[in-house]
Amino acid sequence: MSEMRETVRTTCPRDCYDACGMVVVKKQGEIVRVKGDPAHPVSRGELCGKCAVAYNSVWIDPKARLTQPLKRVGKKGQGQFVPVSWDAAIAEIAANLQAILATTGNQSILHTHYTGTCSLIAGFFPLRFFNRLGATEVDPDTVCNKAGHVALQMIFGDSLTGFDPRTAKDAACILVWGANPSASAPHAHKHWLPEAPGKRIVIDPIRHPTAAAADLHLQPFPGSDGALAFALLHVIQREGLLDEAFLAKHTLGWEEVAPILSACPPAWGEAVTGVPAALIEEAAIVYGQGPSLLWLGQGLQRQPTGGNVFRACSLLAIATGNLGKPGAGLLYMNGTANRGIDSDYVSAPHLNPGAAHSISHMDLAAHLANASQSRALFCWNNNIVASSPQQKQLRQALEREDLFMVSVDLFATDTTDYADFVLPAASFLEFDDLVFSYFNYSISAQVKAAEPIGEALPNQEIFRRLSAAMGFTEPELFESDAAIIANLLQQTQTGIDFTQLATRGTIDYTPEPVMQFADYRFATPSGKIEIASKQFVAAGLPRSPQPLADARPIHGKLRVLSPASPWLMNSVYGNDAKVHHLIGEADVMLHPQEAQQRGLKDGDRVTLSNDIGALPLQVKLSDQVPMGVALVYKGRWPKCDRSGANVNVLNPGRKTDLAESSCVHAIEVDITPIASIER
Ligand SMILES: Nc1nc2c(c(=O)[nH]1)N[C@H]1C(S)=C(S)[C@@H](COP(=O)(O)OP(=O)(O)OC[C@H]3O[C@@H](n4cnc5c(=O)[nH]c(N)nc54)[C@H](O)[C@@H]3O)O[C@H]1N2
Ligand SMILES: Nc1nc2c(c(=O)[nH]1)N[C@H]1C(S)=C(S)[C@@H](COP(=O)(O)OP(=O)(O)OC[C@H]3O[C@@H](n4cnc5c(=O)[nH]c(N)nc54)[C@H](O)[C@@H]3O)O[C@H]1N2
Ligand code: SF4
Ligand SMILES: [Mo]
Repeated sequence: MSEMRETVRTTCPRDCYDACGMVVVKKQGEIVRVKGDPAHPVSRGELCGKCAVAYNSVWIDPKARLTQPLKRVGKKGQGQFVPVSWDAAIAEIAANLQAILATTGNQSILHTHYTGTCSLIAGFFPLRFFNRLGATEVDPDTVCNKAGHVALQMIFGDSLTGFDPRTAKDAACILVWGANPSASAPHAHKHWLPEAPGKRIVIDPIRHPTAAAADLHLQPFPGSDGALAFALLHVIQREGLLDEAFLAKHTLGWEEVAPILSACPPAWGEAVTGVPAALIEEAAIVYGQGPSLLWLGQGLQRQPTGGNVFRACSLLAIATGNLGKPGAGLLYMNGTANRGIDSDYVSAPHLNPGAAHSISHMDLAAHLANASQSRALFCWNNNIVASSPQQKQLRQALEREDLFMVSVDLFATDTTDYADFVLPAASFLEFDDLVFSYFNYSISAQVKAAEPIGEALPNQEIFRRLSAAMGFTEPELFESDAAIIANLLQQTQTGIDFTQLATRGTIDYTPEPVMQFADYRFATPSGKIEIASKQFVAAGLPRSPQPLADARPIHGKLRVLSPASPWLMNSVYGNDAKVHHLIGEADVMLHPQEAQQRGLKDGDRVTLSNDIGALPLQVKLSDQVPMGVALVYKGRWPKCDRSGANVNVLNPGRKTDLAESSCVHAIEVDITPIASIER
């Protein structure tokens, strides 16, 4: 007799470069195993460690998930709720919104969202509702990557068209600058990079596993990449590796950069960045000879001069003409538009009754503390208490009794604890959707493998119901998932329908690698690459990129880097018992010599502190970390740690030089031992 085993092929929609193909094994209708799809070119049968654990535990565990709409009964922040029906929750939320619309108006309703799930419908359809409402959007990219986006948009007219990773077969060099694939793109680290025939260069203050496996690892002091780029360009110019013809034909402003290069020899580079001059020479020549790929990481631009850093670093590709030919190119991220998708179709900005209004995540805590600016907050796909700056101030603001708050999540997070209503979201295993990798030029099906747990609903269905309760009538607000999927697949012009895509899992957008900027037409005002422009001046930057490096910390302070942990996905999985066990006690990684100089040893308890907060941590020695730096991974759940806080309690929310974005990798702290009596 058949034991009714079946498998469903689907795709991981986490905020991850890899977008792995997966197989869900079911027995008698129940999910029994979630694993990698052996046929998928990226995952090759293996999920990353964190997903292999959590998709087989908390994500499919009704006891760990939110299963019913909840209404607050306790004090804000205490997480005390009673279950209510969907109808009651939706009706009461709509009534509150109506009252606010009638008094303080739509812009006093804020919503924060990000990449809790990156599938297209669950990730973006709710924007139709908030656009219709005319709510204030907390600009999602400002907590992550906006400085880099805006810099590249100003230079190339586009920040979302990157090289096609398949072109690595033609590259003599791959330079990974300020990204950590070993954590943030584990399969690119495991397969793509090692299989590429070219030399691998990594530029990162941390000697993470991708850096350790590279042919060359340059370890600059954080925030000194602008200067390092100029030192590399000095060598490239000296060695005759500039592509003068390319510069003359396709760019504007090189003449403003060239005269600066003579002042930036490798010895100067070494003094300013800490990278040995010989290594600067070697890397410049390998890259300059090309063809070369340049991967600009998101960690790279979370620096006070992150906009300038991106301008300076992208000069490498521009000055050597490493664009528009096989094995050449630059990548920040690949957006859906380069697979034919009209993102405005999904988010429907035309529904906004007025002008779109947004604020930076760096201003969120202050904005929420001000009752005249904020009356309601919706938080969906986003765990702001764990991820946003000024953690303590944010918590205080969220305690406001007159702030009406709604959270939509799969789990009871530190953020949902403050909500008036918590709405349970269905997971990606529980509805159909589409996933577009932001690294590879692929298109993937997210396929429903089980019914939603309890009463959970996909984000999109929650906002359809809210639209109805608000009395909105625009058809865009009620479009079905099936219709949206069909429409999106049609936009890709691949000729595939969802049933076919679900069978195959993932398809390549084109059979051959896409050539980035093949036509050398750039969506800038001049149609050329704008190295220097008055757009930058209008944004408060110099006309051209500068050889800048941040001042190093003084008075014994350390610079905190808090990048992606290999075991967490932002804060996702922080509540999984096995993951929690694997990541162990909250720690700060220090270079052994740094620790020794401060009289600290492995396992000591210390407090990191600055003007904004303090965080107790355990010292862990690691020679991955350079002198002067403290490595504290992002993404732990505050309430799962004794301190009730994570690294963002130390984050003052300082803004980058461009686009009001996060420069979280510039936090400075004092480190003090916790006397044994206080332990
Ligand atoms: N110190 C420090 N802080 C950082 C960073 C850093 O480098 N250092 N990095 C920043 C960056 S790059 C980013 S992108 C942000 C990320 O910050 P967040 O967007 O807050 O990321 P997550 O912690 O993953 O939170 C996503 C939430 O969405 C939920 N979720 C998952 N799937 C769904 C779904 O289908 N529906 C709904 N409604 N919810 C879902 C998850 O359970 C989780 O609670 O953090 C930033 N914070
Ligand atoms: N496992 C896992 N994967 C993730 C995430 C996660 O939390 N966990 N988060 C996802 C998200 S939201 C994002 S945005 C991406 C981010 O993924 P990445 O683009 O890889 O960015 P980060 O991990 O923030 O930081 C990458 C590297 O930047 C380095 N860095 C910091 N400051 C500097 C500097 O001044 N100069 C240079 N050269 N390097 C610097 C850090 O040391 C770190 O190794 O990863 C995604 N993937
Ligand atoms: S998080 Fe990334 S590496 Fe892990 S399974 Fe999902 S797509 Fe793959
Ligand atoms: Mo991010």
